[in-house]
Amino acid sequence: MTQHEYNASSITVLKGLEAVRKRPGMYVQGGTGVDGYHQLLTEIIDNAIDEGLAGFATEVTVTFHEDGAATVTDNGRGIPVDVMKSEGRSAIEVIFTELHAGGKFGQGAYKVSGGLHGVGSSVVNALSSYLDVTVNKDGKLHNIRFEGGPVTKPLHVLGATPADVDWATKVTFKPDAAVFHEFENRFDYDRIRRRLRELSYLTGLRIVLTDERKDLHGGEVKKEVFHEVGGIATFARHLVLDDGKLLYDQPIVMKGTASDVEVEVAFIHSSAYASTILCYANMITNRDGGTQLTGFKTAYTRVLNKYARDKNLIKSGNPVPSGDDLLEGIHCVISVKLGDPQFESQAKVKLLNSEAQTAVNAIVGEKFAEFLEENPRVGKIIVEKAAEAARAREAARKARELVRRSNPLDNDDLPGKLADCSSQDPTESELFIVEGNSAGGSAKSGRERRFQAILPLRGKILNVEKVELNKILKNAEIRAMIGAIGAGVEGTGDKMHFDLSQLRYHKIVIMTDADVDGSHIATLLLTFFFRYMRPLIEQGYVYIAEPPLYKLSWGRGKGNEVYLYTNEELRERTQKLTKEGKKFEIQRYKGLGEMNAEQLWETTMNPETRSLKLVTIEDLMAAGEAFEALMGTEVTPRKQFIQENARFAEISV
Ligand code: TTJ
Repeated sequence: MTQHEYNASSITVLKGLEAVRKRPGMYVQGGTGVDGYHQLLTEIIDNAIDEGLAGFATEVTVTFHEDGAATVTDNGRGIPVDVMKSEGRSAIEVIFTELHAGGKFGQGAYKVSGGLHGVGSSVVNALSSYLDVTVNKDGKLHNIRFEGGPVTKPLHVLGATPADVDWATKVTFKPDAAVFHEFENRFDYDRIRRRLRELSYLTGLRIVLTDERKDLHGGEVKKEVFHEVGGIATFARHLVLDDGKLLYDQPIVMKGTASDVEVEVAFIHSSAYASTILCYANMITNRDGGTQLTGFKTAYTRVLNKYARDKNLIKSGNPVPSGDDLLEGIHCVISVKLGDPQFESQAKVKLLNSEAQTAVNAIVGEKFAEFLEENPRVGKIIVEKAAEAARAREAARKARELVRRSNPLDNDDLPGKLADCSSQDPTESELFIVEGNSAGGSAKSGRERRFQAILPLRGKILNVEKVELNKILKNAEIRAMIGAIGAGVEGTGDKMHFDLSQLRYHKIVIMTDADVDGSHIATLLLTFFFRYMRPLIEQGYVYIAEPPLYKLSWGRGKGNEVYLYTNEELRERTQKLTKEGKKFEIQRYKGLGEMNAEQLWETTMNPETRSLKLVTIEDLMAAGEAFEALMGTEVTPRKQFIQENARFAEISV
């Protein structure tokens, strides 16, 4: 190595590290905030873990120092300290100074690090005020020191390894406060603890966490050891928050290798309704799962469904459990290790490799089926839990539908049959509730569209005295009225109250034929208003239209005809014409439909010429007897009453 070569490569290296310091956000996921700060530590930890995954280290330690630095060690092979021929520098120097040098070292084993987090050890170095590495190799301690990138103490031998040194690689670094300056920069004990514990479940390694920042722990150094020999089975078990709710004792574990993917799945069921499924690829959390999750769900559902069917565990008539029902109350960890993990994004929330799906599907498909055959008691418990979930889901759906169907106010739409007025001002707006479609048609063409709305009703409406609210509210005619009037109904349930402030018309006019059926319909409508919209009547918003009973005409030409509304009028008029010796003609209007649009407007709807009867609560009370007769269940008095009172108005006023 010549002096010239050394300088040339050093300059390239320094330029790289300088770029990292200039734009840390480009190199560290999480930027220069609290996440990026912790990412530095994670990167160093992951490198130590990798040595364990490769099968060379059994223990990893993490220590927080009082000055804000952290130390990570492993008891593996030790980072190589010999000079790399290709680089002309020691391997250790290359690792900590060249961007993306990670891949050049270590082979075969799955790695958590190796650029997976977008940070290399060199990036950690560049963003640390100092980074100090000691390697215990061949009975000697080798040390090298960097400050913000450049080497400040070249690799040198410290001396013979003391007897109490039980690690192979030790890295101490302190994130540069000048880079991470926007928050109180301290390592978060709980955050790192959580990750280390997770790593111990996933790897089986012994991990020791020590916090020398005594002020944070009541003046004591805090030390915790994570050594989860039970692996992911214990992990799954710990996901159950309330042990009392476990449906069976031992987690079910499935392990194996397929399509070059190492698969480990463990789960246990509790009586909880929620499910927790944690997914990992190479020890990295995939929050949104991905292919390993899909593989698991497919196999799990397939195996469980087949088992339930084969063993006749779902009784006929019961709903078939859905995929979600089968997963209710599951606490599951899925961990895959694979050569070249691909993720959806930098954040690695989702695994993409299809071989992971194939592998998990195959391993779970085989091992879970095997387990169920060998443990029928547990199999039955799991299927029963799913069957119960399916029943509950079905019951909830029915309840929801019932509520929805029985509550007309869920539907804010105006009824289709309503020909609404153009005015939005309730004080000037009128709603004509018209008997029959043909009269409804005349009323629609005859009306003053600006302030008059028409709602035609088909035939008789429901007798609300005899039917329960549930059914009343299912009736199309009633629903149309409620929708048009807009103020709800009095009753029970969520939205079941009458709110006058929502009233869409200040005149609600009942317009029916002047015959027995018309009277009956008017009575039925009034009964409905009286029972379910009483304030309408109390506040004087309900009227009865008065169509003429007769048209009297005499002689020829205009002005020689008149509409008559009562029998007295008719008697007087005809008598007078007969004194006078005039010939006349009487037309009796039996139904509204006999009038054309213009006549209906002129005689019944035009505010200038019409007469409306206001319905008062006293009228209704006084007519109580009539109500009884009309509305009661007995047929005979009703028939009799109607025959005696051809016109409802005569009893209501
Ligand atoms: C590389 O291949 C030869 C044997 O050593 C392999 C190696 O790099 N091992 C290794 C790296 N063990 N531990 C590390 C390591 C530990 C820490 C704490 C931090 C970093 C960056 C690496």
